[in-house]
Amino acid sequence: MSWRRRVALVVAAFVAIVAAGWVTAAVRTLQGGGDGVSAMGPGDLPPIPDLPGVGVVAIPDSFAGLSGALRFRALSAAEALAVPGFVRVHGERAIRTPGVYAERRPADSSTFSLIVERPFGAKRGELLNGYRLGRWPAERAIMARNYFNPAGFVEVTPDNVALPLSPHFTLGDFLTHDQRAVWPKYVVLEEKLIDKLELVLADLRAHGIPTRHVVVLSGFRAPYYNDRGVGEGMARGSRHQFGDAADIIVDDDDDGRMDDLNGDGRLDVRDTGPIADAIARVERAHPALVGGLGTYQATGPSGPFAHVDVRGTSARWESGWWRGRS
Ligand SMILES: [Ca+2]
Ligand SMILES: [Ca+2]
Ligand SMILES: [Zn+2]
Repeated sequence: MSWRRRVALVVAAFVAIVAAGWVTAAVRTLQGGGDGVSAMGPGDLPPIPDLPGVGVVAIPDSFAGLSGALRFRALSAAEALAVPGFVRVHGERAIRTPGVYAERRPADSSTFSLIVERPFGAKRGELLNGYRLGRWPAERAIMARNYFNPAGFVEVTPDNVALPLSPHFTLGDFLTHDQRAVWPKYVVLEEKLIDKLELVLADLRAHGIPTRHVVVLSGFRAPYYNDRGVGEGMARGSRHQFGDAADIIVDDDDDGRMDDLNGDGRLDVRDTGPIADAIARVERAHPALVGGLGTYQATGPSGPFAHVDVRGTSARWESGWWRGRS
């Protein structure tokens, strides 16, 4: 056989194969009602499931915290993957899509928010999506274990800023008080802090002190914001940068100032006493929530206040305006 003849045969065979493919595809299109979707051949991959599926996400009881009052959990991608049913219901892409995933708990049909965080590594220099955070202590120096960088950030938008985290607190309560016009904002949230605060409030109630309304004067403080306050007494290693500290007042009469918690008819630092007593009882009952307590004289119109944190070791201090804040 001449090489010309061989080439002609190969070309003819190729054309025949392509033509057969066209005919087959055309027939499938006709069979499929002309919508152009053909049946899967053996070489095709199955479609990747991506649309939300059926079923429910099983929220473990432990997510409600020791107080039983938590209505949220902030999750890294790996943690979201480990929540039973999360990927089945929301799709695999959800573990990498920061946002709030509202779940219904069958027990009492309450809403529970699973919040997928934006990872710490998404921060570029001081900024995350145009929102200024700064640099954490461990980005600048070698730090002890509980001063490691946070794992991630909760992304706060106008749509979720009012999200309830527990009966007394919303997402917006813990934002750094700055960059009001910048959205989204970011916050580091530590479940243990809110768990402890709810236990302290329950303890106060059990001791006859009404705690319907509590104000967070300062929750999360971005490091750059905290650094600016260091000269004014904010601690450089402040727990506020790690989302596990809050400065609070109990303001049940809604006048914007700390209430007369000890009932002596005066408003002064001694009104933080009942909070200190409640914290002592809560820490004794729940050693996992041990941390710092600072009591402060009035530095502004909101009056005396208490700093509460869950740093993991006990710390106690008293300060007036001349000593500064932590
Ligand atoms: Ca008040
Ligand atoms: Ca008093
Ligand atoms: Zn503080």
